[in-house]
Amino acid sequence: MEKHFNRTLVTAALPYANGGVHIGHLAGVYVPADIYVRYLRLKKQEVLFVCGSDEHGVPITIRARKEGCTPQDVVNRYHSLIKSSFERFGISFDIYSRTSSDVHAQTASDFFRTLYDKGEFVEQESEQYYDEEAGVFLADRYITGECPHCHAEGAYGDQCEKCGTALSPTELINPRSAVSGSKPVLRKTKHWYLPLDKHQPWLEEWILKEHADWRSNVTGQCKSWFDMGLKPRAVSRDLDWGIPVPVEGAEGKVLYVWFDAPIGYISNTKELLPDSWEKWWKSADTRLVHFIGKDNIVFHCIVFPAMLKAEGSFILPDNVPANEFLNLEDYKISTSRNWAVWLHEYLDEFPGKQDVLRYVLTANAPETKDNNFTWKDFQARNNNELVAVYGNFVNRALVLTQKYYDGVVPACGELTDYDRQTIAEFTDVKVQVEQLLDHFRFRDAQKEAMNLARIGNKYLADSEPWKVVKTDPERVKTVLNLSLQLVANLAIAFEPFLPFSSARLRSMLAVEELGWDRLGAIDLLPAGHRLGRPELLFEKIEDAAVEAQVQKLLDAKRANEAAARKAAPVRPVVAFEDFEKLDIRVGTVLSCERVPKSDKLLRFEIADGLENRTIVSGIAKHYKPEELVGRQVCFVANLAPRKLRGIESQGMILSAEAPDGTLSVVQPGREVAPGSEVK
Ligand code: B3M
Ligand code: ZN
Repeated sequence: MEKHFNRTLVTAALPYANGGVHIGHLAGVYVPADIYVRYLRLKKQEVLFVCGSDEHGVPITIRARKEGCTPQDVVNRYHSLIKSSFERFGISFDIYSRTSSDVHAQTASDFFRTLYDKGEFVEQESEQYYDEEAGVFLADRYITGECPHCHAEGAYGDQCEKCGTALSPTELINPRSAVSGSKPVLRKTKHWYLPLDKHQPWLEEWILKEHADWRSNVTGQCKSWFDMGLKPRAVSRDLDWGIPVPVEGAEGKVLYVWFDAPIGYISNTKELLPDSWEKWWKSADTRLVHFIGKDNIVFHCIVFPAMLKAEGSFILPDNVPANEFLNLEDYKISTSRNWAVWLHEYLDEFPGKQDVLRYVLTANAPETKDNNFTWKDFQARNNNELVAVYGNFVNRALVLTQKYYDGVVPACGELTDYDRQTIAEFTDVKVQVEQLLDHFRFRDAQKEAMNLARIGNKYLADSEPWKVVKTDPERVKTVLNLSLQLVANLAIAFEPFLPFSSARLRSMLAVEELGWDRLGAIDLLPAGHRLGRPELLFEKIEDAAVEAQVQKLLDAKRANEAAARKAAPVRPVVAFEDFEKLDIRVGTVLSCERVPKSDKLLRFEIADGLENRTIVSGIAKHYKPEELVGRQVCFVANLAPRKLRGIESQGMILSAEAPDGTLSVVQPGREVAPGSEVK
């Protein structure tokens, strides 16, 4: 049976307050959630949009330790940054609060206590690594050591990144604390567990049967958790940052961050609506929708629902439209490697262009599979779609009306077949866009809106009012009237996606509000209505602007890698006589060409002051052959010859390797005679 809902509560994943927000977060969570909420508001539905910073967890404490400040200092800094960048970007939360608030501490603590009193937890003792020097229990990620499988150094307590094996900290050979570097010891500790195994039967029924309409990536992930069999999960930690476990004998223990964070949705609703929050969380006619990224699926589809069910008085989510990931220039976005586009930087560097980023992120939304953001595509979508289609159509319609009718909407005369056909093409757009938005298909919905602009652009181009005005001025009135109706339709259709542009467009049209229910109508602007001043809705983005962004990415990545990577350790000492055995010389490159079928090798003819020689060198990824001709290089002259790809290489050209792996040939500081010895 279809359920009947009277209101929708939309939540967006709470960002961790230990870094900024980047385009991956935006595309996966905040832009789609905002589109959805704006759409429901336009339809005059009762809706609430709740979010806030996630301010607990081990990474925040580690960061504070590194920076020599308190965890509260860290979260204060990032909370303000995140909150203000969301505001500037037009993410229209009804509340953006934080999990270090008093309301939240109280709410989460009460929630735990209710479950505890109802006997919904299992208490268990276990042995865990403890850092005696720092005086803290260690989270799995903060214990490193040798992998018991591949014997790589630096494996983490939960996983070896080298061979991918999942580990538990006690399996590590020679474990070390990442906090102090000391050797951790095992200590007994008690924790509370949510017995997910006990919840599995109803969860399976609820997700796989009752919510078979959820996105397949979501149900698929849940199914694989079920197949492995759910296990009890600890909901407390030994840590001094977080919400204290409200039970006697739990000193030094706090709620696990993934226990308190989703309760943040509840606390933030409570903070906003202290008197009526329960209607949003406890009435069966409220629909709860969680927008998240795919790495949060298990917490929102399994853990949090189990918590809510165990508590007993809350509704469960009706849908969890989780997205896949957005890559950046073909690589995974990474905060630690600084491979990201940060929202606060974008807002500073592209002022007034919020809608361009919103448009591009929705056009590339990772709804069903991972997707990719490139600056070239950003530029192309702006220039070829927003400027050339949407902006161009709007501008031509407005400017022509200004020119021929002094900015007053002309009356619509008799319709031609072509007019009727055009009208038919856009009057059912409302149904189409709604259907897509109702099913969280934001990418296709936005495409429909853009198609509307295409229809308008084509209509104007085909009707050629600038020519017809000389022969049939009455006809031009109809063409422009219809064009303007279409422009007004665009202001409505794009409102959830591009709110800043719709607001500007409405002011150019001199209308206050255009209701969503009017989408598809052809009498939005009455004849005789005076329009505002036409301006350009979008502007071209030049090559230099996007090239600078790509350069910035590369620079940041390099700097980061250089800082992260120390110089290689010095090799064992060699005797001077051994060094003297090496005959290093300077040569001049006579010719240089690629070795066929190899993307690494270059073949050199080198003038060496003797009979000249051929050397093959693996630097083809770092130089174009022609760049090197005529240059002087250093080479080992007495290395035993080796065959590479069938070519005998008589020596080795010396290169320096930068931290990012770039090779640069070593060159003498002044020009010297070929064959000169390097000593
Ligand atoms: N703080 C965000 C993340 O995993 C995490 C979400 C909490 S939602 C309750 O990036
Ligand atoms: Zn390994």
